[in-house]
Amino acid sequence: MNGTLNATVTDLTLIEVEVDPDFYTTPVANGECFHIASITAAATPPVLPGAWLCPADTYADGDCNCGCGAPDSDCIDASIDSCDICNDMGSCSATDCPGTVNVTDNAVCTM
Ligand SMILES: [Ca+2]
Repeated sequence: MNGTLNATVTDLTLIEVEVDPDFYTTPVANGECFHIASITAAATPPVLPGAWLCPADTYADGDCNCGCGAPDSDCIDASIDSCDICNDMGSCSATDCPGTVNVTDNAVCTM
């Protein structure tokens, strides 16, 4: 994620609908409504660890990148089993997972 997100929604009314098996919606006659007068949301990108060696846009992108010199916040834990990608540019592993990524510290390699 690059940049920041700042969003504001005003005067939003959600209506009660029925959802069929194909996910088409039909408003419910005299159904419930929910009104939001105003809501704001703000998000900023995650801070890239100084030791990160893989492309910056692979950190916190939804895939667990391993061997990148620092833990990826996408990884469930530090084990090799949580890795999705082990051979990004900059990774210490040149091959697909598990490659040479350390089995208990997936930020680094065994060799
Ligand atoms: Ca990632």
